Amino acid sequence: MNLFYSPGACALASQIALREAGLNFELVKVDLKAKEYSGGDYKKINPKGYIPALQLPNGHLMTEGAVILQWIADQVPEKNLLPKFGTMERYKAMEWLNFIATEIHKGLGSLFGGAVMNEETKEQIKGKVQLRLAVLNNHLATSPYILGENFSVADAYAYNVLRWTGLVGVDTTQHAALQKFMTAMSERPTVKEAVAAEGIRL
Ligand SMILES: N[C@@H](CCC(=O)N[C@@H](CS)C(=O)NCC(=O)O)C(=O)O
Repeated sequence: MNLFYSPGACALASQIALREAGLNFELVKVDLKAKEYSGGDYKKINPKGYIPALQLPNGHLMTEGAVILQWIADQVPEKNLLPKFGTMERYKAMEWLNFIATEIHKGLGSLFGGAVMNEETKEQIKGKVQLRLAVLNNHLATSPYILGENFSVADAYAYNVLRWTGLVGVDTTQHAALQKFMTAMSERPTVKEAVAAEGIRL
């Protein structure tokens, strides 16, 4: 199984999930600017041109981080990386995954260097992201992980995108629960391994 990634970007969550699941995989680095990987044109693998993408053992290419995370969790139900499909708890988990993907991931992602926008627009986006971070912070003040007492793949996704806040000038010092969560996540062996495998720093 191949996980297409770029150092520090949003395939980190999938990688953490694969490690938590104990599944075998290879990391394949993608140059997101050139849309190339060691085998040539990345768009021939994934026409969307972005990561994460997970090439399954049967050759099927799975894209969209929030879906990849669910697929990984569903391979190892005994590890409880997500509630069982069809339960109300699962819908709650999907709500969080979607919230992280569409509100936090895309909000923070739009602030990265390549984006051309004036300061006013940037501040507006930061203001909106702060509102979303406050929601997650208030939630995490009530339980150590997003789904309660135990780790789930939603935590891997949140950890992945919250790592970017400092890089794009979004202050999280007022979000004590988020800070505590990030520290706890960075101490997980799978997170340390995933970060090291991407050649980035904790
Ligand atoms: N809808 C995708 C978005 C993934 C995404 O934003 N990937 C970024 C890295 S974090 C990327 O590859 N950007 C390069 C590009 O858009 O061309 C998902 O949720 O997985």
